[in-house]
Amino acid sequence: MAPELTLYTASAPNGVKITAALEFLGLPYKVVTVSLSALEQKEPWFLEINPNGRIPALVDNTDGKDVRLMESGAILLYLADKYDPEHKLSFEQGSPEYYEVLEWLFWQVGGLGPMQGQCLHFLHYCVTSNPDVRGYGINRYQNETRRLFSVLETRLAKQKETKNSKFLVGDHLSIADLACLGWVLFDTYAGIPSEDYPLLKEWQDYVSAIPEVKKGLDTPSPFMIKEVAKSKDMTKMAAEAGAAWIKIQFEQQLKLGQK
Ligand SMILES: N[C@@H](CCC(=O)N[C@@H](CS)C(=O)NCC(=O)O)C(=O)O
Repeated sequence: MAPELTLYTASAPNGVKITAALEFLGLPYKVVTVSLSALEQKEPWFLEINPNGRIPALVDNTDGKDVRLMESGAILLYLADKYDPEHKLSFEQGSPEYYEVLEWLFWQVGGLGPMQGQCLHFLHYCVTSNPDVRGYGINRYQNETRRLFSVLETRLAKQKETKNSKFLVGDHLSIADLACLGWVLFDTYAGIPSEDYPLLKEWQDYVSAIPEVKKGLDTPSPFMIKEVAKSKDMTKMAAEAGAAWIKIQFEQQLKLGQK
């Protein structure tokens, strides 16, 4: 039976993990672009699919009844378990590599994503007028992101030394690499030069150039963060748009709190 997958997503670090995986597995899928700036992710129709109000979300109707999934880590595992019998992006269930993939997946969704997300917030989108608050936030979350990048650098060195592998787990690309990629590509935009992490730089260049991965990164729209990070004007525009969005979110949360 041909898969009937619908992905609700946007061009963002947690979304491109899934499009990259779908492309690499060669799965057909329909994309519904969710406008984060218009807060579509908080609308009732979307909350029916993902009660957490964030992208990505996946609906699988292959077996005739909707399976609805939120959380990028859970979606990647689902795709690997259900649609990767040849282990193109995964490892045999129960093998040491299977559990190593779980380690890096949990590490990414529980650590790298949230910490780097806060780093971007304080660096670019923070709307406080108190410079001390902003400075404290930048310092704390940039340092934590640097530490997490070092953890990846050390892992890649170990993989190279012990397995002659370019990847985070085992001897081939996996959902662990794809989970981390979307965030690591934001390195310069997060104010953390990739040159400080040579193996991580080599890894992100290599993985993001794999044609299927590149296609996934550019879905639903071109993934422009490297260009944005290089241009002061584009960075300013992205920061202004992000800050405006944060303000709207605050106002909305305030309204909800008053109900
Ligand atoms: N833990 C979630 C995080 C999802 C997430 O934060 N997505 C962001 C885009 S990268 C989002 O939808 N933000 C919109 C919002 O915060 O309203 C996952 O891994 O799926």
